[in-house]
Amino acid sequence: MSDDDGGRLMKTVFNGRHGLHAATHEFFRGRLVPAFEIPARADFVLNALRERPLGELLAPVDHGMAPLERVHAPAYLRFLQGAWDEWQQLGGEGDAFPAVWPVRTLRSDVEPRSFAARMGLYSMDSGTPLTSGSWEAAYWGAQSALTALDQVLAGERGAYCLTRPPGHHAGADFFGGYCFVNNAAVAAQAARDAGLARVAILDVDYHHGNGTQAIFYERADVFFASIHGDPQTEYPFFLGHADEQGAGAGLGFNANFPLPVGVDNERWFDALEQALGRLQAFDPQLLVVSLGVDTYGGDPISHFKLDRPEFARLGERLARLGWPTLFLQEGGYATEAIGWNVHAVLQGFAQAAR
Ligand code: Q9C
Ligand code: ZN
Repeated sequence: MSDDDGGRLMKTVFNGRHGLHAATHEFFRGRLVPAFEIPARADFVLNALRERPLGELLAPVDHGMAPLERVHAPAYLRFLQGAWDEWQQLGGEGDAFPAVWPVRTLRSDVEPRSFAARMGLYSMDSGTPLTSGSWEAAYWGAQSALTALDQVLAGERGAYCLTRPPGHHAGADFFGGYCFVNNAAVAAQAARDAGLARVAILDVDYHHGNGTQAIFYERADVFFASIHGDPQTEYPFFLGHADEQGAGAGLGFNANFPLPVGVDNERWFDALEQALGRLQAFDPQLLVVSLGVDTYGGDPISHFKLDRPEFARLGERLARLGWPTLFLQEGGYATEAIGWNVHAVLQGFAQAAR
């Protein structure tokens, strides 16, 4: 073991059931294209962590449904749990996609009996295939996040949850953006329930974490900050603007840093400093990082230009804050590069934290 491995202080909780969510295709510009959010993503990260270990690899411990129900509507979770069987009973072939949504003027307060209608009621886009194992993979992903949180609550300086599907687009009662269960929200709420007074979430995925923002938008105990592609042109399009600052008791506890497509890396790090300044003023007892590495220059669906050295710099910078830190895997679709990109962040953190 080399001396620059970070001292083995970054444990990873690995969701071994992630591969049960395996979409073959997704809709893109009117046709089905090979899915971007695929099992190989996690395999590449696991391989990097096995080749140059940063700490122990742990299996998730089952915390049950209660922590998920703290942020998601029970009816939504029940729907997800049974969706594949319903789809099969309808004779659905291949993965399930929604096709109709209760947009403005339509009612979303009545849950229809139709499965097609409930697919729309509980989703935000048609880009998120629901497959036979989606629920099981997502459930164990949340359990993995909770298990990684346990490590940090027990005194670890940092921990990493390696899971997929990702979570930050999932709202209290809808899936979308490849996400079903919002792991960051589940973990942040569990940390609050464990007695931490103030939890910060920093979302560095290329896409705005609309689900996480919405879940905590009216709360002053969980600060959400996000750096992402400008929703004027980038998914999720309908949230993530700079003027979204929280509401009610949560006013002042939400901060968005939308950046234009192709932005240079120094501007990305300027935005990071601004976001961290806000979080420092908040003085959190835990930092949850929604770690998407689709900010990578080679990402096939995103348009920032971070590379290996920038990912290491991000990890180092976060370590210098001195806060207990929980990293949760979100996006990153340059499949063969994702392993070492994530490794760079975690190793940067581990080296600077020790
Ligand atoms: N075919 C996350 O990174 N659609 N979600 C893109 C490309 C949605 C990304 C279209 C992208 C969602 C967690
Ligand atoms: Zn993303």
